[in-house]
Amino acid sequence: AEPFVIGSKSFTAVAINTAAKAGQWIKSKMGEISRIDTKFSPQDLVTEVDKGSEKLIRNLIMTHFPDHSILGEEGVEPGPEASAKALQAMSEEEYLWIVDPIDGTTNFVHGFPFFSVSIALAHKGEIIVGVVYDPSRDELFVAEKGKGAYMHGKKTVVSLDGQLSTSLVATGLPADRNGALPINLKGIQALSPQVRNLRIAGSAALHLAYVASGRLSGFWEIGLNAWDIAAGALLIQESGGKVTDTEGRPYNLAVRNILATNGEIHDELKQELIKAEATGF
Ligand code: 2AM
Ligand code: CA
Ligand code: CA
Ligand code: CA
Repeated sequence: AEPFVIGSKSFTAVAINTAAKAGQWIKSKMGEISRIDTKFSPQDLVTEVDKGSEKLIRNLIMTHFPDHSILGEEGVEPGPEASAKALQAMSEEEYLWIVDPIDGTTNFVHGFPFFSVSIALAHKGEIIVGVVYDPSRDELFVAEKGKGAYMHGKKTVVSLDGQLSTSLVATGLPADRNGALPINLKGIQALSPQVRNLRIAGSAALHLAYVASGRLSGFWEIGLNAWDIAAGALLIQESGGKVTDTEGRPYNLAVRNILATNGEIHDELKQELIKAEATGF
């Protein structure tokens, strides 16, 4: 058991147990997918395991906290405004759980072991708990607002890299290739000669957890949703890093173009993206 779990009904304990259960179940379903559906583009995949994971997560959270609200990727109508609209509709809620039942569905479908379960809890719009679980490596990242971030009981700390030239930086190629991809390629083109190297591994939540734990020094992506970012953002803030939108405005739940770093390379990375006109739609 994690030392920072206080009781079986603490928010953090429920978030951890739920993410771990969902993650283990997902892992058990690898290679067993009978049907792959698409959402609003041919690259935008969803499986019965995404839906089953979200159902499992909803059931567990509702069992413990029946009066809380839940915003999950598979529970809202797909579309670019889905997250913002859902967040607005739920802004009145005191406690809102923000859930990505599988972050990295394409990887999951292909058996590429880089996907995660992301669960955050917001209190009146402020994220107070964030958990990202990687079932392939059995790595569980946890953050509590004001109390730090941990992986399996060990505090996570962002990297010390002070310049792009020594930094490993990640980004993502979204499934919606209409608006985001050209902008993203501009960013990749601009950053490619500046950084030590770039990674595009396919799970935004896990990339953020890697920035929190110092494995990456920065991450940016255009056109994400609250469920991709919320948990990872708290992990990074509680590990000493910095999270803004790609133009440097403070992170909040409605931010979709994300820039997350160790803090040291934040301005340099931001300036390169702005210079390349790669910061938004
Ligand atoms: P998903 O696997 O939960 O769908 C990959 O670059 C990242 O983009 C993943 O975190 C992936 O999350 C997310 N993503 C996938 N499809 C997307 C879409 N249509 N719009 C925005 N983000 C998407
Ligand atoms: Ca998806
Ligand atoms: Ca996602
Ligand atoms: Ca997902």
